[in-house]
Amino acid sequence: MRLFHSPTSPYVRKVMVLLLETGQSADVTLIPASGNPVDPGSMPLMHNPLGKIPALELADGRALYDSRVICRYLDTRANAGLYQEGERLWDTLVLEATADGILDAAILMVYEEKIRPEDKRFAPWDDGQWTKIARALDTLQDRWMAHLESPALDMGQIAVACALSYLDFRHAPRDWRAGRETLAGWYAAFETRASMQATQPPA
Ligand SMILES: N[C@@H](CCC(=O)N[C@@H](CS)C(=O)NCC(=O)O)C(=O)O
Repeated sequence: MRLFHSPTSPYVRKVMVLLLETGQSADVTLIPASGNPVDPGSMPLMHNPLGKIPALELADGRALYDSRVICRYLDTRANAGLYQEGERLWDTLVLEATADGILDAAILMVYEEKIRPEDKRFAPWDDGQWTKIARALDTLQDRWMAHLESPALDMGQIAVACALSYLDFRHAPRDWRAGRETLAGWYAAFETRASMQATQPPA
């Protein structure tokens, strides 16, 4: 299989952490890709018409995207149980969707800052994205700690950890930990996993 990859993409990182946790890393060749909505650069347009990564090319040539589809596929392939059946499945999927939603807002803020010309920026739009993130972080701490602290590793936990790490990477001045010590404590323990250490974005 070939994974279209960037070391700074948190969605790619979800896949990379899963590959390490499930012992499948050697089955995947990484293909560097970069681009953005204004310039698709080397994005795998033939594999994902949306021009985004991750995209996973299977051995038979079919392509899978986005990160949630790829993670579900690789979990099934390894019979790894990162999406447990039963009632917990719905919680895992909502948790992963919450983490991805944090990332969607965080990345829009990055594009706003990096791509949009300064005289065309609209600060309330940026603040609105952070408000979404802040609400989601509060919900993680108020509603999801029992699931996050469960010893049974799942994709919801991995996705949340990748999202929190991305906030450190791109939005450190916003200090997501302030007032969220329980969530921060969980993340401090989770990020010591070998899979998280091995996939840190470059400094
Ligand atoms: N929902 C997608 C989001 C993927 C995504 O936005 N990836 C970013 C890289 S971090 C990207 O490819 N951006 C290029 C673009 O939006 O044109 C997923 O979960 O895979």
